[in-house]
Amino acid sequence: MTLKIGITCYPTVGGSGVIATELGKMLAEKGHEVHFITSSVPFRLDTFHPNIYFHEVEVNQYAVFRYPPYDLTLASKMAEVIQRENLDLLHVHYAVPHAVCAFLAKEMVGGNIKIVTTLHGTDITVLGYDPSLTELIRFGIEKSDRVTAVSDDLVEQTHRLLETDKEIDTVYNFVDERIYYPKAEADLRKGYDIKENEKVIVHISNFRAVKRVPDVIEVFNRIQKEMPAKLLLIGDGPEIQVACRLVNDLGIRDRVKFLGKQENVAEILSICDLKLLLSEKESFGLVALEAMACGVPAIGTNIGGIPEVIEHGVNGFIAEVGDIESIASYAMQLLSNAELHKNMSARAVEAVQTKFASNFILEQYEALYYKTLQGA
Ligand code: GMT
Repeated sequence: MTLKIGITCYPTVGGSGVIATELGKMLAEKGHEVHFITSSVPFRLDTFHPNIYFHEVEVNQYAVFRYPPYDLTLASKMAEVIQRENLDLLHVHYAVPHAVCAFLAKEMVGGNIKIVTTLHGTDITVLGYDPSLTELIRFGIEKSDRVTAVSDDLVEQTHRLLETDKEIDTVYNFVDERIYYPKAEADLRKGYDIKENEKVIVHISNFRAVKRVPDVIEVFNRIQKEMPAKLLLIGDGPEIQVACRLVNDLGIRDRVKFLGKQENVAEILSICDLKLLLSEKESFGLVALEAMACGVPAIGTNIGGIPEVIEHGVNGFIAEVGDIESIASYAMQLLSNAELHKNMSARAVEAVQTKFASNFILEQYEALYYKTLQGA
């Protein structure tokens, strides 16, 4: 039986927007009817498919209201689409505001819809900034018919910090293996002026403080003293100036490329030798999985869901947050041993194709949907 599924996410927000969109595309390919209910076309919704619909949440700014009412407009749009398109369920990403909006829409249509909520960690981050939202986040989670989180660590954190005993299933993130795979991109290396003997280290993020980009630069600084190397920094955000300043202060400007926001990261990743993800908060770390899919082993920090993605000593390394020396030492070990690198690269691709295989993850979501609709 195919389903009619409404999907809501923040269409422009990093990993959660990517996962929501890629899942929607795969569900559509499997014959389900997918209705994106979002404030703009999700940035990864770049392909046409007859099973994919887009319903724009148009938030009006009225002179009487100080703030545009996104949440209420969304709830009202959800209710409209549920009824007109006869949806079976809403799959929303984030408890706040999306699960709460979905609950409101459910009430508006007389309860005749199921809500599946996926947590990406952002609710926990919001909680850190604004504890007054605790009750609302808990409410969004508890009123959902089913809740998933992107790592076991996030399940544990949600239970602990929100003091809820709601059942939460871990469903890992995934990548589209048809896009993320090791590609031969010799010309791209030349385009970036990377010499044959140079190792390429990459970091991708939204350059928020939690991503600890200065640690990435410090680690790279140590590596480039020992071997010819270049650092590619992909993305943009509030800490970009801090990163620029540090690169200049260390005198390594000619070895660091700030590539800004990039769409086709699979091509760029394919010319890299090592991915660094040194965050202090990360519920999963989708960028590490993207790198691994392209055959690039990653070094990540021992926090959140990262150790569930990178298996220490097998397909990359795990080190403590801020332990620049250990991270640099792991990096040099990997970059100076071709056999080890080849092995870890192969194990990284293997993990993407097994534990995180997109079909396997898709089946888990489908099974959850059917169970939820049967009230099990
Ligand atoms: O990390 C961000 O700043 C973006 C954030 C988001 O909401 O998209 O990412 C979160 O969800 C991703 C997809 O599940 C995860 O891969 C990221 O680890 C998670 N970020 C944090 O937990 C900080």
